[in-house]
Amino acid sequence: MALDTETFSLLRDSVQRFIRERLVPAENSVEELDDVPADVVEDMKELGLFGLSIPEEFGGIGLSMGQECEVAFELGQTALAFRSVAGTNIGIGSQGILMDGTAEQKAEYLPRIASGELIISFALTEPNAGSDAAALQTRGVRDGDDYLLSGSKRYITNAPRAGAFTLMACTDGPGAGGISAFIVPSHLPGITLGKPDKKMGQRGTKTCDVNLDNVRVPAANIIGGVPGKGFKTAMKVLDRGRLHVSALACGMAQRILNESIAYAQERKQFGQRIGDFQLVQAMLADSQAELLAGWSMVKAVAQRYDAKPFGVTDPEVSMQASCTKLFTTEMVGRVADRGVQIHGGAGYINEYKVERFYRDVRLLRLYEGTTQIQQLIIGKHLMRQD
Ligand code: COS
Repeated sequence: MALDTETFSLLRDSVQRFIRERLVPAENSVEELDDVPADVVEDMKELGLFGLSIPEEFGGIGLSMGQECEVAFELGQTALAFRSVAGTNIGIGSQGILMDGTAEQKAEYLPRIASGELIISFALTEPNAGSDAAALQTRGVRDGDDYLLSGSKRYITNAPRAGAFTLMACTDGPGAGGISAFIVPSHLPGITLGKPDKKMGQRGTKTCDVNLDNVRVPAANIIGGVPGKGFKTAMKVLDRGRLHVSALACGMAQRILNESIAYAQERKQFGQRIGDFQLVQAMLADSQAELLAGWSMVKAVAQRYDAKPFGVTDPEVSMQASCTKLFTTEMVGRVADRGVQIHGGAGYINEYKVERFYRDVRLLRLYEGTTQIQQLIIGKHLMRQD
């Protein structure tokens, strides 16, 4: 699946223009309001951003992973809250249905996800199951043609906006093999949302707990219709998500570098531009070199991801997606740190963009698998080799 080169190039131009003309000017209000303005969300829908990764037959744009990463790189160059509104529809919320869903599930949900009419969240994490994703305590008990779901999900991105969740629960005993992935409409009786989380950064993104108390969900809502396959679905979705997050990290590194260069060209000390000092240039150079390395990784691994059959795991590619997430999200942390350093005291002041971006990028090293989880995946893979 991919868009032809010419149409993709037009799409990328429109996204770049949209970011420049609509999103960057709205960054301050997102920070102040802690929300993305409704008219901006409508414009994002019109541009097709919610359906980037969904095939055209279901109303999406049908980008390849490589193309999705190019768009994520662009979206990474503005406040990450904007991308977050569409992020779960593009990635972790929708992809399980696309990879493993039945024909009926795809037809019922994907067109509304692609248009942005339905926001879908990914509900895996729990109070006692974060990195150890197989240790879920949310239970699904069979009752006739339904399951009764009970438990709590934590830090669920877009939960306050969601019309449905891709939600993992234990149905067939403990451990990875007992987990099923359900499509759970958010209006069902027994679902309540926790208070909005107060986060370090990424103001404007919405996360909260999702509590389930004997929520009656038809067995037909199990993704693929077969219980016990949900852990693998979640892992496949995360493999893909990790590449998307890596592209975002590179986009954000590019923006921070641009802000840092602009400041180094304008700010004068000791009678000259601070960017004419070699110690400042060294910081800019390190950021540029690391950004190029990270972005080269994203492009290379996305190409390998596209070369394998869709929805089928290639452990080598999964391992490389983890390498890419590990490197790029740590990289953007260093770039943001240098960005603040180049700005001096101004970099610690909220009205300068680098102060916010410094806080915003901290999350990239945590969600969709911490740096340490990526190390474990890579290490385990290497030790399996003959
Ligand atoms: N694709 C498909 N299947 C996969 C897979 C992948 N990428 N990774 C693992 N699996 C399969 C394994 O092959 C295994 O299947 P079998 O039992 O048939 O052999 C099963 O899933 C269990 O795998 P494993 O034993 O490796 O699971 P662990 O419990 O050891 O956990 C990690 C593996 C640590 C990788 C997993 O728990 C993880 O990714 N944790 C982080 C979760 C995360 O990113 N959370 C963020 C929340 S979303 S923002």
